Amino acid sequence: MIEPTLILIKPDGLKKSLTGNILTRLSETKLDIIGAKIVKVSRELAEKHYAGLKGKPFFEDLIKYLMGEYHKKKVMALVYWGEDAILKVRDICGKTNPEEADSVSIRGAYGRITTAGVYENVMHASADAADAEREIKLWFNPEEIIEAIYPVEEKEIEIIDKKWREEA
Ligand code: DAT
Ligand code: MG
Repeated sequence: MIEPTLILIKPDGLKKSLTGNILTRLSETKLDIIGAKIVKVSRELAEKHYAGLKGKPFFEDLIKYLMGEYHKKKVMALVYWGEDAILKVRDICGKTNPEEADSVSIRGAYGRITTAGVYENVMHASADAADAEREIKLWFNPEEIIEAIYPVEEKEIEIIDKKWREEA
């Protein structure tokens, strides 16, 4: 099935200058990139992203990790799209625990567990189609993605938008 999936290069990946390496590994999947941006992650966004893990003993550390408290305060968010995208990306990403991940997977090659027990596993990849849809809608607006992956509706809302100031 042709489907989208959300990828995050987490703050440790950015701090360690692994962006290029990770994107190169992901290009092995031959999937299309249909959205990409750098995001400064708020607590609200981090908690929504990992809402399913609320109550776990590692939740607070996980939120701080995604917000960049331990590294750099930024994340690279990407939407990849193509045949069996979710499975292909999860495969090359490797297991959640970087010590259990296949050593040629991205997490196996670049991840670590800190002495405090934080899994610094350098990237996120959606686990299934429902997660992908929820996560993509959380991280991206429709106009930031160049394919029509989910239905959209036009809504009239009052917004104050920032534009570059025109110098005289
Ligand atoms: P995945 O990221 O492989 O989808 P997940 O959704 O179960 O795994 O967990 C989300 C993140 O939470 C994971 O990337 C790292 C962290 N995490 C999961 N289990 C953990 C544990 N036992 N100890 C510390 N962090 C953990
Ligand atoms: Mg998950």
